[in-house]
Amino acid sequence: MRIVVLTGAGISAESGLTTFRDSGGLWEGHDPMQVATPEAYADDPGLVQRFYDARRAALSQVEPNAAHHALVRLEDALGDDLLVVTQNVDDLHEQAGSRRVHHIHGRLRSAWCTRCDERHDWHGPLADGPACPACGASGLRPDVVWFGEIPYGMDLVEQALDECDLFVSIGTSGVVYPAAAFVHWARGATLELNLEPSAGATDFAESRRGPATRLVPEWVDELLA
Ligand code: BJW
Repeated sequence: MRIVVLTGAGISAESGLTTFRDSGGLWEGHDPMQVATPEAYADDPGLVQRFYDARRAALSQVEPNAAHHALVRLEDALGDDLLVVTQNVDDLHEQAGSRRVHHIHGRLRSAWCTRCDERHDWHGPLADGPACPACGASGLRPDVVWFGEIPYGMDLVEQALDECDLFVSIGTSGVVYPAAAFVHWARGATLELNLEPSAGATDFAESRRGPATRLVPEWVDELLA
C-alpha cells in the first residue's frame, strides 16, 4: 500500500514547538506578512533573521514525540511505499529516524546564500551576517519558503499523490496552499488526523480528532495489525 503523509505544525506541538495559528502560536506578536514574505525580508532583514534565529535555537531544546516515532515504525514496515511530506521547517521527523521526508517549505537548519545560490547545513544564528562558507559574501538567508515563493519539489509530491492508495493529513490547518489542495490531488483514500477540523476537513473521506501523540500511534498500530 502506497501512503503519502502530510504533516503540519500540529505534529510538533506536543514536542514543545508552537504552531502558527493556534492561540499562543508563532504569528502572535508577528504579522505573518512581516516575517514570512521576501518583501518583508527585503524591508527589514534583521527582524526576519531574529525571528528565525529564535526558532532555530528553540529547535535544539525539543525532541521528537510519539507521533514522529510512530511514522518511523510505519516506514520500517512500508519502506519506499511511505513518503512523509512536511510543511514543517523543524527536523523532528529526521531526528526520530524517518528517511523519506520531503520538506516543501524548507528547513530551519539550512541556510541559503542569495549571492552564490549554495545551501549549507546551519545550526547557529544568521542575524549577525556570517560569511557564506562557499563564496565568503554575507548573503545567507533562512532556507525556508515564504508566501509568494515556490515550494520545494512539487513534481515529486504531485507524482506521489497521483500514485498513492492513501493520503493522510496530520496537524495542519489547511489554509496554506499548495498543501491545502493535496486532498484533491490524492488519487487514493483520504484521512485527516487533527485536534480541530482543518479548513478543508469536509473534503476528507474520514476524520479523527485528538492530539497527534495519541491519534498517529493508534492509526499506525491499526494499519500494521
Ligand atoms: C494539533 C495539535 C496536536 C495543534 N495534535 N493537531 C489565495 C488563494 C489560494 C492561494 C493563495 C491565495 N493567495 C496567495 C496564495 C498562495 C499562498 C497561500 O496559501 N496563501 C494563503 C494564506 C491563502 N501560498 C504560497 O504563496 C505558497 N507558494 C505557492 O503557492 O507557490 C505557487 C506554486 C505552488 C505549487 C507549485 C508551483 C507554484 C508558499 C507558502 C509558504 C508558506 N510558508 C510558511 C512559512 C514557512 C517558514 C516558517 O516555518 O516560518 O509555512 S507559512 C506557515 O503556514 C508555514 C507552515 O508550514 C504553513 C502551514 O501551517 P500549519 O502547519 O498548517 O500550522 P497552523 O498553525 O496553521 O495549524 C496547526 C494545526 O495543528 C491546527 O489545525 C491545529 O488544530 C493542529 N494542532 N495542536 C494534532 N497536539
